Amino acid sequence: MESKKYFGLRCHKKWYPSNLPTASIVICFHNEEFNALFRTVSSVMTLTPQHILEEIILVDDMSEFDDLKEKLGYHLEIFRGKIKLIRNKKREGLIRARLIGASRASGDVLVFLDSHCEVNKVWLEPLLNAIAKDPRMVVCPLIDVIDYVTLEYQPSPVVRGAFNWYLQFKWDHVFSYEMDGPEGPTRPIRSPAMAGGIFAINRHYFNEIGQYDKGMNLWGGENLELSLRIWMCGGQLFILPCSRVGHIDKQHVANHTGIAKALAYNNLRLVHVWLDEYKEQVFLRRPNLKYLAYGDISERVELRKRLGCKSFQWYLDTVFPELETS
Ligand code: UD2
Ligand code: MN
Repeated sequence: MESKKYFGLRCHKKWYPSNLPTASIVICFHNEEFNALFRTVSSVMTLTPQHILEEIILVDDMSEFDDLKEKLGYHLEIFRGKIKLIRNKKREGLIRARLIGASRASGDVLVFLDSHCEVNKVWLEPLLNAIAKDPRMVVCPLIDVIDYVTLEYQPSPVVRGAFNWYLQFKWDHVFSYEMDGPEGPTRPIRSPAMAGGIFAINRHYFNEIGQYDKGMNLWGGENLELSLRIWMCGGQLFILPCSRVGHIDKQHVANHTGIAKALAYNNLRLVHVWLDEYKEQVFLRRPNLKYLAYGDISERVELRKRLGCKSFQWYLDTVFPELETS
């Protein structure tokens, strides 16, 4: 798929310098379909210019599927030299698994991908170019939908990432004035939140702002925590419509009890670190959350102080006023 198809020649006409920063692509997986994982890796290998691709780091989060064992190692041989494969000795969950991958990276920029994606031509250049200009800029591609059953590739409209007081992530419409000007719908879109799976961030900046909350388990919540931290602590988060990545939407996870439990735990951690007096808005809608355990958050509270981050009120006023009235 070429971005050309979606926006006429507008994205195609954009020019990117040849001396872009290099990228380490970090992909963690747990019991992924072999073909989906392989499609992710091979699309990155074939559609990314070699000189900006430092490496692909795969982190196997304790998968049980047989074909992800020797067979995977064997098939990755054709990409030898560019691939690191790390096997976790226990299930860490996607948050700590990504941190394990990131700690082995040496590129200038970390690019996280889910293990069931397909990248396109000129997907990485817009992301790296934005970060080269501003290292505190965190950028996401526009995520296209690959149907779980038919694997049909469906381009998405331009959207931004948002959430509600239940802390559920959702896609939100983009105001038409955001698409005004000569760049039209190819203009970077300011986004209150990220979906979580696919984004690029300067590696040193990721470390500087405190990576992820290592105390979060399994799945969920890390995307909102990082989004709030980026905005409130001096960074910016944008979606770049000229960078397109397809993602297979499996509608499964949230029903699984282990995941639901981890999600509540992780959400509570972010509520207590970042929401200030607005945490009551969440508890009003989800009263049972109030009494659940959320572990020790002192390190994250300390981080917020050390970074001199702004208040949640500032975030509401400046970045996401639509949340207050929702
Ligand atoms: C979205 C994000 C996902 C993550 C999640 C919230 C996108 C496209 N996806 O849900 O990246 O931010 O929201 O946490 O924005 N995995 C492990 N270990 C685990 C569980 C999952 O390695 O214990 C891997 C999994 O194989 C996959 C990735 O983590 O590659 C994300 O999981 P998902 O695809 O189930 O999440 P998704 O897309 O529903
Ligand atoms: Mn996914």
